[in-house]
Amino acid sequence: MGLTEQEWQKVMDIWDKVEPDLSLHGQEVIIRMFQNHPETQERFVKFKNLKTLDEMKNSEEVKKHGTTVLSALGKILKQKGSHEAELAPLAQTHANKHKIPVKYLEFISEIIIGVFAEKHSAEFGADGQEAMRKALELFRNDMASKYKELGFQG
Ligand code: ZNH
Repeated sequence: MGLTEQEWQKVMDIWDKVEPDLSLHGQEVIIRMFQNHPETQERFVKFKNLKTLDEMKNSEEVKKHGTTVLSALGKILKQKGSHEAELAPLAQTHANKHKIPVKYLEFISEIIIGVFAEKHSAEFGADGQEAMRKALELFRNDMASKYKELGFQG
């Protein structure tokens, strides 16, 4: 389940490419999640009202939320698996407050990989994508264990 040092390095390499423009990547991830999995949009009181792709693209709030999500994820990934301190508060809000099933975390994981691959095709090849997939699996597994502890079915 863990990643090798080499795999973590690949994860960090792609993060270096993404980090200078988190809001652009984040916006794309959120919008694509809403488009591909409309049920995810229903979990957001503040985004439920956005109907068209243009409304989503023009929403500063969507951009802001995308940045929030990716900066939290970046902090977690940089821990290379020792992310207990960063993960616990996130699991808490996503279980108790936002009620986000693990399935939706799977959706967003694949979308993150897809968006990064599109924007950085030269640097983020099959091995990089595989490393990122493993890192996101580790994140989800640990979220799922916390959900269990908190009594959230997820
Ligand atoms: Zn989430 C919020 C992160 C996924 C839904 N988020 C949030 C925040 C953060 C995050 C940091 C802020 C703070 C708190 O906690 O609250 N997310 C995140 C991450 C991830 C996620 C990192 C992965 C990767 N989410 C998610 C999903 C969903 C969600 C998938 C659905 C579908 N979130 C959410 C909500 C919220 C949040 C609903 C709230 C918003 C507002 O503001 O209202």
